[in-house]
Amino acid sequence: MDSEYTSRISKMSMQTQDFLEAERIEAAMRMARPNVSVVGLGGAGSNIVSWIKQRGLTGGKLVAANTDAAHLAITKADRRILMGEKLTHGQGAGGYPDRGAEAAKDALEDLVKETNGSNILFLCAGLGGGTGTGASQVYSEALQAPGRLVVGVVTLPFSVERYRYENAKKGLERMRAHCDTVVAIDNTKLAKVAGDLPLQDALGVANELVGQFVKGITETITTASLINIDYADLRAIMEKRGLAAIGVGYAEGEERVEKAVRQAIEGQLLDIKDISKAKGALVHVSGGHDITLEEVTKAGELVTKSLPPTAKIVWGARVDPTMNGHARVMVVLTGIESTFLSENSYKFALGPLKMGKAS
Ligand SMILES: Nc1nc2c(ncn2[C@@H]2O[C@H](COP(=O)(O)OP(=O)(O)OP(=O)(O)O)[C@@H](O)[C@H]2O)c(=O)[nH]1
Ligand SMILES: [Mg+2]
Repeated sequence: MDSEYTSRISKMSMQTQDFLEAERIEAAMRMARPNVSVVGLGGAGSNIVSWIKQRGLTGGKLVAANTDAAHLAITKADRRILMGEKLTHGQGAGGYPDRGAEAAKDALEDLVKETNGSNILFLCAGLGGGTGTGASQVYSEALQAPGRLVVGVVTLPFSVERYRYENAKKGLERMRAHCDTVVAIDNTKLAKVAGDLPLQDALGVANELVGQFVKGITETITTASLINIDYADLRAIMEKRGLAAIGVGYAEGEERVEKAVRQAIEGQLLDIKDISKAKGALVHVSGGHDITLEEVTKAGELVTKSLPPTAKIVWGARVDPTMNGHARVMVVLTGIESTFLSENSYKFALGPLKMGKAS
């Protein structure tokens, strides 16, 4: 009788242990599961969020915050927030980052609530205006949380907007100080790569590029891929890395991956002082069902060769059924220095943009 009792007790205790272990695993899994919030700030940020919303985002929440009520009304997002209504009366920050910052402080509580529980936060804005520039500075600091990776994704003004350079420069410097990584895209370089487009079309290209970047990273870590990039990989590349540049390559036919990698490295969309000093790289390849692991590995090797041996490199790949015969490669270089931030060194060598209406 005694021994039966002991054995029942010991069985119960094992079941309890099992139960507690299962709870522990479940809790760890919840913590490790990437939870992404994408916040678009100001006009450009909201347009980027609309671009992503229209294409759908698996595994992330889309929030748009603006001081401009009319623009917010046409923005597509999971949640829209009008910032600083008493201050700006829903009419925008008029190009003044201080006003944008004040409006952002007013809406901080809402933003904290909307991003609660996310361990990856993307802050998207076009730097140079009032709302996006001011709000991204405030939120990159105020929305930090333990275990959260804060990544800024910003565009820098076109050369025709020289009067906005000072705002953008200050904004970028402050964001760099607070974000883990700020991915900066120089609109002038982007427009050049896209083939000298009229301003309106160039803005569309910029939205698409930033949108694809955010959507690509989110989906690569939240859904199963050919080669996964997980949350820890992303942290290793982006945690406290300062400034980052991005390049995209697209090719088909023989050696498509090599060609696309070269394009992506050589066509970085921000002037980098010295590429050999990059501290990390994230390489992401997408291609049709015909893409092979060998090709993807080659892409990683090619990037490894271009960077110092100390640089940390992670790569991932995803099959996109619409891309048979093609390869698209995105290379993000982190921990870089840019000439954009060194005083008076930014050259307007790329020439002015053609101004015109979108076709
Ligand atoms: N990617 C992208 N960039 C844009 C777009 N519209 C403007 N920009 C760029 O972003 C900068 C800031 O513009 P907006 O986002 O309209 O400004 P804002 O943050 O709303 O600021 P205020 O209107 O002054 O309150 C501009 O100088 C452009 O370089 C857009 O639709 N997409
Ligand atoms: Mg605006």
